[in-house]
Amino acid sequence: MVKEVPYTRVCNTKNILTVNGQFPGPTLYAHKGDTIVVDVYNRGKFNITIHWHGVLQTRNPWSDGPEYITQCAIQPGAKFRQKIIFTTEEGTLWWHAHSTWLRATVHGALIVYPKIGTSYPFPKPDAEIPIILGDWWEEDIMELYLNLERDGDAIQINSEAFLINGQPGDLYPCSKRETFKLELNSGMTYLLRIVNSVLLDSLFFSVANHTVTVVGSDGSYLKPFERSFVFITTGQTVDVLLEANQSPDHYYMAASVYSIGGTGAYNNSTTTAIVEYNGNYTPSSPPVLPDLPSHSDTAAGLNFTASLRSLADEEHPVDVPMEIDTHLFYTLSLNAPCKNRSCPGQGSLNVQSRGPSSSKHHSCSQRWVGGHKIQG
Ligand SMILES: [Cu+2]
Repeated sequence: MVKEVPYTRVCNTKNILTVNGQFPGPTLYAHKGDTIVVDVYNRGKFNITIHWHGVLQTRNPWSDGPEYITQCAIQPGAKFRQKIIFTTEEGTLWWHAHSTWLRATVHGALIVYPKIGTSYPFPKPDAEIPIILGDWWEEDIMELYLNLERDGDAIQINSEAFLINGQPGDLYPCSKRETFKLELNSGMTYLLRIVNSVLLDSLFFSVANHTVTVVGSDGSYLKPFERSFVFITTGQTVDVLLEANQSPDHYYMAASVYSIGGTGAYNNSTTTAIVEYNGNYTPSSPPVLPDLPSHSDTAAGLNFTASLRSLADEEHPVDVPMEIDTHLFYTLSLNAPCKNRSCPGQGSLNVQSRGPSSSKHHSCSQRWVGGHKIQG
């Protein structure tokens, strides 16, 4: 049920669009190969669609969510049944609104467990915790989007705070009491399923004094590797194993923005949650903060991303077709925002922009894919 409810963050209360009144939205659970059916009721004021980010939906694009690309928007007051067919996906994915910028508050984790009777390609963790990275906007998100469409002023805007599981953490004002807390038992291993649902930014994430073992990303397993931090782009998921192997204390987990080349105005604040070991001891106050890479550390981000390698073992094969029949040539670009003129800051593919402006010529009852023709 998509509906508006009031939420208070960073000393301010405003109405935000949610699913079932929750922010972040409910976590969906499935097993590899399942098919699930979701009925979406739109009780909000705007057209909306829900997208299952990272689910291949092979031959089933008609309830995958991209508004005006594979389906009509769900209008206020309407209901739409969406079928999600899982095939090879296994790990962490997420769902989000796929209309304008409504995904800023309409999103949640989508967890795909191994098929029943099979297990993870690593020792079964003692617990699993979704870590949903998001952000909080002072302005109304729809107004922001409409301003963007009018002015193309995309790079000048910043959210007010970043969030871990919906909470900014105690480095922001008015936020101490509700800071997200993760309790650890010494000796146990925790699977953190990290989702970056921040609207526009890539982030560095780390747990103070701990290294993590990266084991998955975007619904696939990886060859495991250890790091003191995670770099996660907007829309990406990263699964890590966190071992409770440090002295019992309170530690911050924290995330902050990576700004491309450190240019432009960016929000340099840090969102935190608290990792608390169970037991009798006097905790450090404040907790220890992790050393995150600097906001402009491109090398740290690239190095992390370049370390991602498919697990590609016998149980999780990666069948990349090695014989090529046709070469396709793609040009991707981001149309430069231009102030005070009408030019939506949109990406384009082969010099065709994609989005509401190019889809107006098509009736929404038509099923059509893409805005371009590719000649083989
Ligand atoms: Cu997406």
